[in-house]
Amino acid sequence: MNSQTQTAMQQVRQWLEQAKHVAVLTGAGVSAESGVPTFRDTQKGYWAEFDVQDMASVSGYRSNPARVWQWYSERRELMLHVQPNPGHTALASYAQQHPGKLTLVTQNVDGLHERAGSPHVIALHGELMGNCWLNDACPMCDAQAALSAGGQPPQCSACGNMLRPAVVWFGENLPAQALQDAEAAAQQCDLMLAIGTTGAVYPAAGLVFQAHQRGAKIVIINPDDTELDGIADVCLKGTSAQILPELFL
Ligand code: BV8
Repeated sequence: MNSQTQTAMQQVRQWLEQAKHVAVLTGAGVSAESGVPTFRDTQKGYWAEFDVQDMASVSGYRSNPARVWQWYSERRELMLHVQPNPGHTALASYAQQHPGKLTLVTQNVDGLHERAGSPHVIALHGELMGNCWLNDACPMCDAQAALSAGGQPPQCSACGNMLRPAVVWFGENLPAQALQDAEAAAQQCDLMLAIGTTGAVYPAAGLVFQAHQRGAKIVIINPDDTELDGIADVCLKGTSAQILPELFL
């Protein structure tokens, strides 16, 4: 870590010490060092291979359910073989040692913050391992195990309803309570850390602007530039698994 980052890190440690309430927004980058591809990573990212609107939207699912179901099945399979990384663990330990001081809001659906022991994770975009019905359920939908055939998503044998991943797709509203809790944290915090996110997806990215407008210090932790850098007080250029254990010493 170069001296410039070290100096900036010292400043952020001071803000962390002085803060009454810290809000954290994480994105796919915090899971990268666990081996989970990010959306934007050009080499292996999902967004590089597919049009995300075709993969993470109701219209995309309806037009090609097998392909989208396969995409989520592969992501779920990967989750069985990865672990939280030191970045997840550092966040969880700090929250445990400072009850009520840190609110963790994540865009991620991989459940790694929860597995690392972070209490009260606010998951804005749902969770990868769960399913729900694509259409309103008929009386038979839940009565029997939905059947799947040939890579197609499981379907209700009575009405043909399909299961879908219990995540928030583009064009879908976020869970109201999660968004409300996240906005409250953004508006009350005196320090906001935006970690491992491009800051391109809303309303999640808007939380950082809300914190900024309320006068919170804004710290970006990312090896690359992001769409939030313009409102940052400090940008710590590095990976979350390197920076966070150092930051939360
Ligand atoms: C909604 C779940 C109301 C599914 C996801 C306002 C302005 C503009 C657009 C909109 C707006 N309001 C709404 C929209 C539309 C849309 C949107 O934001 N579009 C974008 C593309 C412009 N938003 C929505 O549709 C949202 N719904 O607003 O409802 C509504 C209703 C009807 C009509 C309109 C509005 C719903 C959005 C949620 C979509 N679901 N995920 C799934 O996972 O399959 S989004 C998904 O993509 C993620 O959850 C995440 O949010 C996003 C990816 O972003 P990042 O997490 O930032 O990850 P990314 O890969 O992009 O970048 C990785 C970063 O990590 C990089 O910066 C990289 O440098 C860094 N990094 C890499 N390695 C490391 C690292 N950092 C640290 N350490 C490392 N080792």
